Order: sequence, then structure tokens, then C-alpha cells
Amino acid sequence: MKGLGLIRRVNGPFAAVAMMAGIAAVAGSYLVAGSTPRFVVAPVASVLTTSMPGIIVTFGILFLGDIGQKLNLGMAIGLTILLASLLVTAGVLVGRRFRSRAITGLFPALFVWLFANFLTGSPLYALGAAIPAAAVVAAGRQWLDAEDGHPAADVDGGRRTIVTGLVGLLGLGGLSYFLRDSVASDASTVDSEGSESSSDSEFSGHGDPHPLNDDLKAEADEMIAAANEQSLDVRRLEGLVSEKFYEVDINSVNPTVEEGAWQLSVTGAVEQEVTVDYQEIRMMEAQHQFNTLRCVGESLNGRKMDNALWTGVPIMDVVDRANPQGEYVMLRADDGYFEEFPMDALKTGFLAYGMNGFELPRAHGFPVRALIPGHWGEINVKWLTEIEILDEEAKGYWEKRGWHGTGPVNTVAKLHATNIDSNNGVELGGHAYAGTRGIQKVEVSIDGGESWTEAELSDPLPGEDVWRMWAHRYDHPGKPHEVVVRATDGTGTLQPKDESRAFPSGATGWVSERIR
Ligand SMILES: Nc1nc2c(c(=O)[nH]1)N[C@H]1C(S)=C(S)[C@@H](COP(=O)(O)O)O[C@H]1N2
Ligand SMILES: [Mo]
Repeated sequence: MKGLGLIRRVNGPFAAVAMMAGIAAVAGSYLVAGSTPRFVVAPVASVLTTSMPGIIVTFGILFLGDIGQKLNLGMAIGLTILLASLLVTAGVLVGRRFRSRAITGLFPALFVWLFANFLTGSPLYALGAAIPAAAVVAAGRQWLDAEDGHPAADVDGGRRTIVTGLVGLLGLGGLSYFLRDSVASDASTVDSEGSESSSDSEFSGHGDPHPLNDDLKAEADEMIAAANEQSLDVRRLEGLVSEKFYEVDINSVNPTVEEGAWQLSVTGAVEQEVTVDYQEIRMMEAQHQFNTLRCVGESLNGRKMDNALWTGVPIMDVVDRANPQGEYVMLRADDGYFEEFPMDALKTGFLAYGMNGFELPRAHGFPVRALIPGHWGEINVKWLTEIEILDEEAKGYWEKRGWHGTGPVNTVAKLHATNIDSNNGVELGGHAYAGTRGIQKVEVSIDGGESWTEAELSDPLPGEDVWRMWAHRYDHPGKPHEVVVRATDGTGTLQPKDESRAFPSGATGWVSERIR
């Protein structure tokens, strides 16, 4: 059979060239698109994430943390390269029937372009994958042209082919890098029709968010300055406003949502559906509030707890227009994420478009995210697109995977600074958080929990759901000793001593550390 004969021609060197073309396609796509949904791997990674069985995702989060996401991304890259290589192979085999070299090169490029276009929905960006793949095919033609399963060239020629291929790959990488700039400016002209382009900066690599307008920026700066003033001065401890805010989400590549195309709908058990766009939200009277977030998946003394000043509007100013009738609500997002919780919690919710005086960074949910006071981080849905009112309870993304992360949060006092100076003075410090219950006091023991002393506490920041800082200084007793920290929340309830790990309802216990 003729078809079988063709397939038999896919020998080792052929496969190597096809594989290189696949790598070139993925690399080229990355060069033009960067870490955006127009990178061919992004949709593949997101399919992997959403189709992965819950138990694997849970395992990944529990034991691998961020590495789980990197593994996922690695798998997606491998899979995309494989698919692209197969399409190159198919392209060469189809093109060969035309017995013309030009056409041989055309089909692999066409197939890869169609593939990239299908994945990213962008004909222009798909060129970033197709052109480098075509270049590798052209450079490796000798090997692909082989008859009867043998390469047309000798071994040296083969090596030369591989070297040419690599050089070509690099050259085209460089070319697509230049291409990226022109493509990026192209894209921003297109974007500015509907909106100011915020993705613009991301294509050129630096994702600095834009400041809010002058008035809002000034108000925010003033509040942040006051908060910094209020922060306890402990060496190697962040203040009350986090400098680097943690980031947790299900995406290997975050969604790019255009503010001009963004809409938020209130649906489900409502009298009438309501939809607002970004302009409307920005026209409403802005408020600023501090709000601390903590991820249910972090360890007891982990670092996935941070505080920022958020700018936006009360969520009910939008939701009330729909006249909601249900007891529960499901928030849905552009990345396919969804979380459910009681309607009561929504009443104090906030729609944030600003963070520390700037528009939300893409990683934190641009253009608009939800903030739901007192609840675990996972409920604070980023890239928010839909508020669905429900009559009955339903499970959120993480609850389907075994977590109980709706909240309210557990009380915690962290120990993130232990400084010993040359005079044997010890300085301890950290942040304490109990959601909307607030923090009443933090106590420190330096004898393993036998006796307790009240720590210094920062004045509360304006806001219903904000952490406080604590500090404690004492003279080193001259022998190793065990420091233990515990908080009491605003209702007078002591942080539970019983230890449990993060899965499924958040870590509990008292943080302790041995000091020598
Ligand atoms: N759309 C969307 N929103 C999301 C998530 C997500 O994966 N997708 N992750 C949640 C989780 S688990 C946490 S802890 C917080 C973290 O917010 P941050 O990344 O701004 O710190 O976002 C929540 N909102
Ligand atoms: Mo989280």
C-alpha cells in the first residue's frame, strides 16, 4: 500500500527534524505571545488542569504546591510539541504527493498554523508558531526528502542538517522576537478601539499595572502611608501592606481579559438579570478598603497570607439591581473557576478593580475581582464574570476536590521574624489574622508554653477583614528555648491548639520555634 510506504519513510532522522520543528513552533509561539493565552501551550495547560481528576489536583496542591503547576505546564509543553511534530510529519507526507519542494514545506507550515490558530484563536499569533516550524522543515529538507526510508544525505550531511536546523531555529527565534514587537503594537491598536490596551505592556514583557486616576491614587497613597506609619518596626518583617502579594490560582498561564470586553452578569434566582461593564463600575463612587487574604491550602506558618489596599465598589450595589431571591451564590470567572458560599457573606462583598493605588495586576484578577470578607482566599474570585444566585447549595471548584475552603478563616498568629542582636536581645514578630472576628491579642511564650506574655500589637487598620502585626522583645536566657505564639480573636476565643494540616479546612495549631 502506498500510504504505508509513506509512513515507513518516517525514520529516525525524519522524526528528529519533525520534533525540532515542533519545538520551534512552541518556542516561536512563546516568543511572540509570551505568557498569555495566545501562547499555544496555554489552552493545552488549561485543558489539562480542568480535566485532571480531583484527587490528582488535590495531591498536587498538597504535596507539590507550585511544583504541581510547573509539572502541569511541563506536560502541556511536551504534549503541544508532540502534537505539532505530528502535524509537521503529516504536512510533509501530504506535501510530498505534489512532488514539489516548495509545496513540501508549505503543508507543515499550514498544518501548524491551523493548529496554533485553533488553540489561540489568533491567526496573527499563530504565525509565530508556523514560521519557525516551516524554517526547520526547510533546513532539514534533506532528511525529509529521503526515499525508501533512507536519508538522501550521508552521515556528515545529516549532522550538517541538524546544525543548520538548530541555527535556523535560533535565527528564526530572533526574527520572531522582532516580529513580536510589531505584532504587539498591532494588537494594541486593535485593542484601543474598544478599550485602552492593558495587555499591551504584557506582550512587551513588563506587566506593570497602570495607576488609578490621580484622585484615587492620591487617596490610596495616603492610606498606605498611614498604614506603613502604623506598622511595627521589626527587622526582616514586612509591614501592614504586603510588598509582594502571594498568588494562587488554577492557571499555568493567567487569562488576559480586556477591560473593554469585560462584563459582569448577575444571573440565576433573580427578578431580572443585570449586566454591567467596566466603565459602569469605574463610574460608580469608589471606596478604598484594606483586606487580608489567606489561602486555605497554606501551612500553619506559611507565606500565603497578605494584605493590600483595594479600591472598588460594594458588590451589592450591583447585585441588588437584580433583586436576588436565593440563599446561596456562585461566583464564576473567566478561567472557568467557580466558588459557592452563603448569600449572607456576599452582603459585605466588594468588587475590586484597584490594588494599592494601581489597577489590578493581571495575576490578581484584572480587570475586576471579588473580595468576600472573613472567608478563605479561594472565595475571592479573580477575573470575575458572573454572580449566579442559587436556591440550593452547590460545590465550588475546590469543594469538588475535597476542600472545605469557604470559611470563615481560622485564627492564626505567624512567627516570621526571629532576630538576635549582638547584645543577646531577641526580637520576635509576625502577623495575626482572624478574618472579620479581628485580633484581640497575641501572646508569646518563651518556655514552650508554660508561661505567656502579651505581645505588642499594631493599631487596627481601617477595614473589616484585616490582619495586625505583633512584636515581642526579651533578653536571651542563655540556653536553647522554645518560643510559642498564639492569638485570641475579637470574640475572645483563643486560637485552637490542636494541630491539623491544611487539607481540607485550613491548618490549625500554635506556631512554635526552637531558638538556640
Ligand atoms: N478566577 C480565579 N480566582 C481565584 C483563584 C483561581 O484559581 N481562579 N484562586 C483562588 C485562591 S485558591 C486564592 S488563595 C486567591 C488568591 O488570590 P491572589 O492570587 O490575589 O493572592 O484567589 C482565589 N481566586
Ligand atoms: Mo487558596
